[in-house]
Amino acid sequence: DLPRDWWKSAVVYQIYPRSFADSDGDGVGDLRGIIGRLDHLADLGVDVVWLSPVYRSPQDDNGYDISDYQDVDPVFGTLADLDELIAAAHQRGLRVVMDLVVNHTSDEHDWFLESRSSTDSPRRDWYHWAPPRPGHVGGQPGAEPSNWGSFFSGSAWEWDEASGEYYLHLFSRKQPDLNWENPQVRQAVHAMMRWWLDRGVDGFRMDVINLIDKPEGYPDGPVPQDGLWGDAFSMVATRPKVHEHLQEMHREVFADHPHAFLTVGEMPGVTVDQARLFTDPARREVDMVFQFEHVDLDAGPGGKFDVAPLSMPRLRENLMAWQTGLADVGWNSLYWDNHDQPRVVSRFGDDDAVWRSRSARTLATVLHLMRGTPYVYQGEEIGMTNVGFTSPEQFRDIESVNYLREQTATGRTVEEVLPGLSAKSRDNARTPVQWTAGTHAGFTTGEPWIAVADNHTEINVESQVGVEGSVLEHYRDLIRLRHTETAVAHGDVEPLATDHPDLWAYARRHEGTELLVLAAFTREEVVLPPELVQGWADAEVLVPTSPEAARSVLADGTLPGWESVVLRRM
Ligand code: TEU
Repeated sequence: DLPRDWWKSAVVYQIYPRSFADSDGDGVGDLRGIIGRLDHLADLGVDVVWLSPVYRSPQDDNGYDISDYQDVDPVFGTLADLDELIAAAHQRGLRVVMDLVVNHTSDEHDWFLESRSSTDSPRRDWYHWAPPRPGHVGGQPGAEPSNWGSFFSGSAWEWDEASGEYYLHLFSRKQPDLNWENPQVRQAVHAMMRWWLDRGVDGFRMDVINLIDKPEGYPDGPVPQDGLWGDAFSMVATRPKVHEHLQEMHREVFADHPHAFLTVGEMPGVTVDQARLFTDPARREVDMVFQFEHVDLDAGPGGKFDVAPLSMPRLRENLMAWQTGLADVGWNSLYWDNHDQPRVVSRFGDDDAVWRSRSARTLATVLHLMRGTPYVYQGEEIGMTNVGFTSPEQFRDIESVNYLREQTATGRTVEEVLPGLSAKSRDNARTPVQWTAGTHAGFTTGEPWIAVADNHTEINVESQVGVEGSVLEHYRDLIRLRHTETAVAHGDVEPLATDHPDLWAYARRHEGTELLVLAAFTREEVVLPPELVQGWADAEVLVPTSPEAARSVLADGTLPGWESVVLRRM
């Protein structure tokens, strides 16, 4: 039915079910809450819904620690609810992509319970087990098999007294890493994926899939300045066998499924050159990847919570490099927000009450006119901002809670740690979607698992539906433009004004159509370089962020602060 690369003109909407919509008043979002809000997605015009995990899980990492891949956790509902959601989505022309978390399972998964039961368990080598470092006593500091640190603070090795070995967990100690060298592990994953495709699912987002190939013997990693642990990431990221495993997965799972599907690999640290290999259709690995270079630019030497200043030109240079780097082979995914990132309006825009709507809409224009598949994260379409956390009790995310504990245990004060956490905590993206200005923003009739942001009284869906100039209507216009103007999905890309400090400009060209994207990343009016807009006097103005911007860009050669337009000429 659809062309194999239908996803090139598609827009994906990411739902973090825990915070999207709660139907039963327990304060946690659920599947029936999503079913009740599918019209919001259909009206927005998106093509695909990506669900963050809803599988059975102890919820140590909010569902990214899975104890049963083929069941739904009761907090979200039942398998029958999920079947109903898939059917209801398909009725609206929406495809459903599930989150595939197979770098690790929960420590409560049956596979791990068997694996840890004894050193000669048939599932022992389904995970990464290793003896204490020679000359050390297991469980004592320094006895870990290698100096690797976990993404969630502490060592990446957990001592198991009963079986006398350590097991590896790049993330929390309740997320033991699967051993992808073991063909039985790979076969079990493939079978589970086929089971979901047979259930009507249309693809997968693959969690940290570039970390699944671990180096033999787990050699120590470099210890960063002031670091407590070795950098495990540099030792495990994007090793050669990742390509092999993805090609095998493609043969075993996707090759015989006639209906079109979408695969996106989440690959922290992946480079443009590596992404060209992963997304080259001829290699049959994945359709696209989530890269992290642009969301790592504002991290200082101390890591993500050591916030470094970032200029727009550096952000522009990076994303334009990804545009040109994948222009002739492969495909980009395009995102600002997701459940792991702070809200883009506060991070790369201007969340002052006067400017936040304009900057949200201009950020959307700059991203959605690029070549690639755009991802809209829940709440991004109304311009939700960071929360403005002020106290430790407000945090729920294991990454933030562990970081605060580790940093204050090594001598820093809460006051020193809070600003970085407040700016970058993943909880900024996990407060409930703001549907209305009312109690708990219409998310739940109960007590929400995490507080609703105070500004839900000004920023909410209800106050933006149908309102000209709202963030929501702008996203709807951008998505409609991608569906109606083929140059957006298929045109080439030319970065322009690459030395301008405040103007983000680029051109798109396709079969005689030319688009010129012009965006001001400053509160000041931007005077457009005359050579840039020469010859565009008779152009059409598309998706302007205001009538004034539409007028001034052609009549005065200027763009008001934080405004953007797209010009089109044939
Ligand atoms: O994220 C992987 C990942 O790279 C992020 O954890 C990121 O490194 C971290 O937030 C620090 O910035 C995936 C999921 O998206 C995330 O929610 C999970 O916590 C993680 O994997 C483990 O499954």
